[in-house]
Amino acid sequence: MKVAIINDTHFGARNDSPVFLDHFISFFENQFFPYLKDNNIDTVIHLGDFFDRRKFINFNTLNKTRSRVMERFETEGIDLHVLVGNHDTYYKNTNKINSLKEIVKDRYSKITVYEDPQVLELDGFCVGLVPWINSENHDFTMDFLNTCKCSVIMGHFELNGYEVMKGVKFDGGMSDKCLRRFEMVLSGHFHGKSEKNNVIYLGTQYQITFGDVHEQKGFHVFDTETRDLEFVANQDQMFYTIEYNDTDEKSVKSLINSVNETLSDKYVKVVVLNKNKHHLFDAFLEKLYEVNVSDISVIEDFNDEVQDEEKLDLAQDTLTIINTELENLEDIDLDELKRIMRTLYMESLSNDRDS
Ligand SMILES: [Mn+2]
Repeated sequence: MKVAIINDTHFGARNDSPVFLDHFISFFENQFFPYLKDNNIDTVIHLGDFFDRRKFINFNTLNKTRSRVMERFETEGIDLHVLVGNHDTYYKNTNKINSLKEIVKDRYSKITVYEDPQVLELDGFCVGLVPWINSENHDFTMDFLNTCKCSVIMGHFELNGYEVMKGVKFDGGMSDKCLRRFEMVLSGHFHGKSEKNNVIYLGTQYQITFGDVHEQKGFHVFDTETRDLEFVANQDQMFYTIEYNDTDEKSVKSLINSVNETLSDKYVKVVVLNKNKHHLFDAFLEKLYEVNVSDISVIEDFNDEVQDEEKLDLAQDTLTIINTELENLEDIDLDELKRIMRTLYMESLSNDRDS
């Protein structure tokens, strides 16, 4: 049988932003649920971080998520197995108090919440489900992983040495040694898709931060018979970078003409390479406002003295820019400095790790 796998949906992300919530829900309504119907898939496993906020819930977020996503599982007759992720738990040392249980309990017949490791039987195929590991369930989870007879594990793991974001390896967390004996391990938690040894971090289904701008997002379908893992690309994206250069009038006019509804309710970063004809630039911005872009940030470099090779590629994400700059420095302990910058950057994103 085929099972769809999702993870890190983070409903309520970015301070319960309504624009992002609509973006997330539109993925479910326009892509995910129709796909399940077209492909006769009636089982979904969610690998944790269903909601974004650990301590409380915004009622608008709850209302929309419940009525348009959670209840849809009921009406479509689709089983949802959801693991508790670190963002779903109130305390850091136990999974016992979690948003999912509070919201789902006795309300939905098709949604099952897992706060402890458990084996799930799917048509004779067994999967070991492993929710967020904390000090309370650590020993039990290790016993589970040492004795579990399933060949596939799905969980919400924080693994040392795996990519926390593109090009950045997580320093800390647990060793992957206890997972080595399995044929395949699928995990949520880190938001970029990456693969190492037998572990695959699936990545989020949609773009949540600007760092995702160049990432193809999507969800996965696992076949319990062939053990194939199929990637289904998300057709939509949230973040765009557009380079503006009016050296050639013709090309800037065609750029302006190309702005359309695709950018409605999206985040757009305009990187100005050359701006000499202000009326054209104004017309370009005007067109972006006209199609209701949700957020426009314009990045300009006013310093004409800067040599070409020193120019930053502002279309890149922050951490890549920091790393590139550091690599150009001499006589420093590069790894140590990168580690400090990475820690600083991640602290700045959130006081509770942004995964
Ligand atoms: Mn997460």
